[in-house]
Amino acid sequence: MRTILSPRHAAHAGNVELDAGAILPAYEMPSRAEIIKARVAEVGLGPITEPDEHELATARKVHDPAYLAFLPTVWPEWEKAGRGGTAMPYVFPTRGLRGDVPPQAIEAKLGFYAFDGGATFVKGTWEAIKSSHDTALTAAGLVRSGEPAAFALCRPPGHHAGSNFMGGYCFINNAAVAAQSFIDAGARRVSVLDIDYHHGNGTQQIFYARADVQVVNLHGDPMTEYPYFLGHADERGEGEGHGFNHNFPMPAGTDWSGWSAALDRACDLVAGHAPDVLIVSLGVDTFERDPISNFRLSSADYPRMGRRIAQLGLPTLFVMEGGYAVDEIGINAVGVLTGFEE
Ligand code: SP5
Ligand code: ZN
Repeated sequence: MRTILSPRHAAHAGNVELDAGAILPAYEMPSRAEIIKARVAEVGLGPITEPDEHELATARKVHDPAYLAFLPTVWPEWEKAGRGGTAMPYVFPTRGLRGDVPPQAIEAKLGFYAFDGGATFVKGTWEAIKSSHDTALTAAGLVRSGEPAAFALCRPPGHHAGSNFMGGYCFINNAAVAAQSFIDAGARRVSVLDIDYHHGNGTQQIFYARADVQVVNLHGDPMTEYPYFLGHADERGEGEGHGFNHNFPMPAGTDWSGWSAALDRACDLVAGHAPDVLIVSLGVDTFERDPISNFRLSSADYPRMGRRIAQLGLPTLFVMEGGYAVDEIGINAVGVLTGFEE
């Protein structure tokens, strides 16, 4: 299969994050995409090409246009306010505060459009966000034009970004924009299968009231795992979307036996939806040596999950999400893809 990757991802670099009271280099770093790219080349998965430029019109159907318009203004406004370093939200309109009045100060606007401090900006962040969006849409176009599968090597990732908020290293929800692009091109039904360690709260929120895009999530139990405030099993969708959202929270320590049982159930739900296309939100932070996660999958398990997904027999778009064990991220992410192609 073809891999789409933009060199512009690397402009999102050098930012920091808050981790247990310390300020550390962000776990979501440029080497992640470069190491996956090297592995794609090493195993001969297929050609690696750059994305075409795409308008934000599709993105405006899954994100609030005001939120999308805010993203490119962050760094210029941050600089104009005399600041440098990493632009990061720190105050949020939670219960008892006004969430309906966007403030003017950039340090406040950041929190207005965020649910955590994990989506941070440096000078090149918007350029990378846009290139990641373009990557997802370009790879979706390949699948639309008849390729059985394609790999959108997106960076930054997207699945924590909702209709009007960023968080968890995510800004534009690349998988959601791709899903909308398939619907706009005539797909009647799409499924998003999210196998990142963390619950894809943004994707769930975007499609929660919709029956055309089914969302199925496998993830660490939000009672103890990020993003904590969504991802429970009783979240089934609302209105027309009721029955089209499915969550499989699993305890810390889950290994292939428990995880693959959930994958089997998830795949049965996808098959039941009979989608025209499958989008896999591909995170490999389920790996046993991931520095911020607590599942116990081994490198040998990733080709297995690719084979199981391939059994669905669906046109499939893989969209890169998380995975922070950088040394093994290439072996694990590309392992899913080679397993799929066997
Ligand atoms: C796309 C994606 O995988 N986003 C994940 C965002 C996770 N943010 C929370 C990070 C918390 C890190 N603290 C773990 C302690 C180990 N040092
Ligand atoms: Zn993750």
